[in-house]
Amino acid sequence: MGSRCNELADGCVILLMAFFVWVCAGCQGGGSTNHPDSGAEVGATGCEGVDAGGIASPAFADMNVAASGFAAHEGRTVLVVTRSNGSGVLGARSATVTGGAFAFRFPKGYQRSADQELLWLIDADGDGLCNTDAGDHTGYLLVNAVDPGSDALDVSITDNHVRTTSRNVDICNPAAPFGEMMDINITGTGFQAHDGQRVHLLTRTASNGAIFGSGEAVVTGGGFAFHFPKGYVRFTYQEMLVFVDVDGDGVCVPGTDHTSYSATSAFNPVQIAPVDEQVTDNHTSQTARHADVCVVMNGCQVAP
Ligand SMILES: [Ca+2]
Ligand SMILES: [Ca+2]
Repeated sequence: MGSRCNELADGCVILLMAFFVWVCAGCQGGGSTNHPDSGAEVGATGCEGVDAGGIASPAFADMNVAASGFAAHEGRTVLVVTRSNGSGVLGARSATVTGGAFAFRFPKGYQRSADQELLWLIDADGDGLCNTDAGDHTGYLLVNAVDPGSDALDVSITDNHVRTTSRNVDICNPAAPFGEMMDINITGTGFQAHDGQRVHLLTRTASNGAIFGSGEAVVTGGGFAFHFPKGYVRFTYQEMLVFVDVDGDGVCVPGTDHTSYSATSAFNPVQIAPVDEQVTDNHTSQTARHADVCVVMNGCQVAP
């Protein structure tokens, strides 16, 4: 796949902010596109082996993140991004500080036996950029390479206010998207045959299937539109999976509901502005790596 920027290299800067939408497995109803903390993490359990590819020798393990010592930021939203040098961003989501703490899981969010970074941002002024002069707060942890075996990797973080990576790269640069996460607009066109029906969409990385945005909408005038704050990892071919719920049962039924699949173009955005992408009613039922679109849409995070 293409030109992913090495985020640790000089000149490939890193910043961020954000809101996340974790995939809402089997979510029925609710039409919003972005819910920070929309809890419903999809359990990988039960999905293993449902699709060919990589499962027999999993390259990725779940990562549990437990944060403490954040009392100074009570009630604030924290964007956490994790990435490896080899696979890029492997997870990103927001959490709300409650009782000085928060915790969540990155499904398949740790690249086994690799050094991996965790970086986080409290975007005090809400502009989506990292600027400590504006009161933003960052933190950083390098997870040293380990193989957790069949277990998840448990990682604890504290409000350490670190703002440079282990390679001394400033993670807080107001001129760059934090953690490489940019906003994305995804517009559907050519869906006239489905006017009035409900469409479900998610966008994810092919590396480990991490979902960076998901939502539902009603097809109107042959189209629909989603906006996912911090839902795109710049420079990457990012997958976009769609199904139109033709039978209206809230889940993707192969052969009945209409699926689509495409990927972003991995261009190099030169300015910090939402990336615009389109999806069409192309009736594709598998991803480029042969994951079944319905299987993924129904909540199974399938590793490539
Ligand atoms: Ca900011
Ligand atoms: Ca259906």
